[in-house]
Amino acid sequence: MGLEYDTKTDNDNYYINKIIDAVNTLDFYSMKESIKEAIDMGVSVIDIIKRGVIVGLEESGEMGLILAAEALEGEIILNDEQEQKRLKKSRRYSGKVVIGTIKGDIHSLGKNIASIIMKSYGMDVIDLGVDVEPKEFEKFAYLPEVKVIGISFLLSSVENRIKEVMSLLKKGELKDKVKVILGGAAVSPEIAAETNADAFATDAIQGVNIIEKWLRN
Ligand code: B12
Repeated sequence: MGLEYDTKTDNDNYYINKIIDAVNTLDFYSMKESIKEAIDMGVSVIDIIKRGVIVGLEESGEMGLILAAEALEGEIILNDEQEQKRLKKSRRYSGKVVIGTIKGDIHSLGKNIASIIMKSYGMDVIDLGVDVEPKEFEKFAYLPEVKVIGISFLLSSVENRIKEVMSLLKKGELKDKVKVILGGAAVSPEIAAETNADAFATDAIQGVNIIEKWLRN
């Protein structure tokens, strides 16, 4: 049969290496261009993030993280509609995930990346944005299709708001219907325990892996 190789993988590797180089060298313009190019060439969002951006970040540290988050946000959210059409065919889960940054906190980058990764895994995500009132999370928890609430927070000062969400869910007898996962830079095992959340994740991939198990049950 002669030499066989996977053309799609070779092709993807070419675009992914370009992303790694751009993130390594902290070149914001190249990050945007290479991410856009990879999307246009059909590389999956999850590969762009997992095999490209995250590998590049090993070299470039915190500054790279901030620039890459901005670049991803711009390029991937712009392409979201197209991506969603592609993903509709491959939805694998029943039940929706609601995600938002809790009231008092306006950090959006990590929440947006988490939401993009969830969508790229084929999950149905309702993104409530930032500075979301506890009552708003509760309102969405009543929707029959909602099974997971993801709360993002980067400020430690908002812990009480998370407790508020949890007590509203308890009062509404929604605790068995929806599971709550915490994410964002301020997350810790202590806060997860104090707030009584079902789980916490220190990065988006870890979070998606947990949610995947919940949506399969
Ligand atoms: C960028 C940034 C900002 C930007 C935000 C821009 C934006 N649109 O988001 C701006 C300048 C607006 C900002 C403002 C402030 N910031 Co700020 N900010 C940061 C910084 C430098 C990076 C955050 C970031 O975007 N990281 C990149 C993303 C990709 O990482 P991430 O959020 O952790 O997300 C990942 C995971 O956590 C996960 N994830 C995130 N959410 C979720 C949700 C779920 C459900 C799951 C599963 C996973 C998940 O997925 C992502 C990918 O893995 C951090 C420092 C740091 N190292 O974290 C400070 C930081 C968070 N900020 C801080 C502070 C204090 C502030 C201000 C109060 C400053 C001020 N005095 O005005 C204000 C707050 C305003 C407000 N009310 O919210 C402190 C918080 C300290 C604390 N623990 O309370 C930090 C830690 C800086 C510091 N060392 O002091 N900030």
